[in-house]
Amino acid sequence: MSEDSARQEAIARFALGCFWGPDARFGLVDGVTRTRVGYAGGTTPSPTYDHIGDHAETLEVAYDPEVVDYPQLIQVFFAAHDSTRPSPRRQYASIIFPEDDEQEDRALEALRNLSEEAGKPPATEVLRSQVFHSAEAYHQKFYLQQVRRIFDSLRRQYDDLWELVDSRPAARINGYIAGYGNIEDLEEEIDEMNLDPGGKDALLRLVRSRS
Ligand code: MHO
Repeated sequence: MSEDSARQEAIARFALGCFWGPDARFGLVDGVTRTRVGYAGGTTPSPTYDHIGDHAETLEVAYDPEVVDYPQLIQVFFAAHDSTRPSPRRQYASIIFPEDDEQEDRALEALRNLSEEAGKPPATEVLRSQVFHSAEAYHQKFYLQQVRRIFDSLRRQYDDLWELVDSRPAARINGYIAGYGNIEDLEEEIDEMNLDPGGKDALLRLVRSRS
């Protein structure tokens, strides 16, 4: 069996406000192998950013359950936004989208624990069986796309933009550019990131300038 087909992969989906930040934050979580931003949780057909209808901005992550488990991802979800007050706009609602009974149990358990701690339940909804609609290319890996020197360096390694969007290096580089992660970890993994020397140098300098 090839290494790829031996690797397990599970999917988790969360809505927690503007999806750019969560895309970057989850992209750097150990065990997360891919991220995508999109729209889910509503009924409007074929939502887009300009016609989002009753959907919420949503992040989809693929992860290796041997490295990170679903309850840990739920912890990242709650740490990454304020779930105590309902969003005035559906677009930025707090939602967990379980894929199966197991994930649903874990999500409801996390909500119960938070309710006990806070004395009242979070505003987070738990919604099953929702379709995930991928967002437009310009919203994917948003922070990475703002730094053309680094984006272009990575782009040359992929025939297709969506192949880049779905890659692990793109998820991680996007996280570093957004300010998650640290220079020591980056130095350790930069040679596996499909960047040419110019791209590597630009990313190292950017992250170093912040530490
Ligand atoms: N309109 C906000 C949030 C964008 S997010 C994709 C901004 O431009 O920062 O909803």
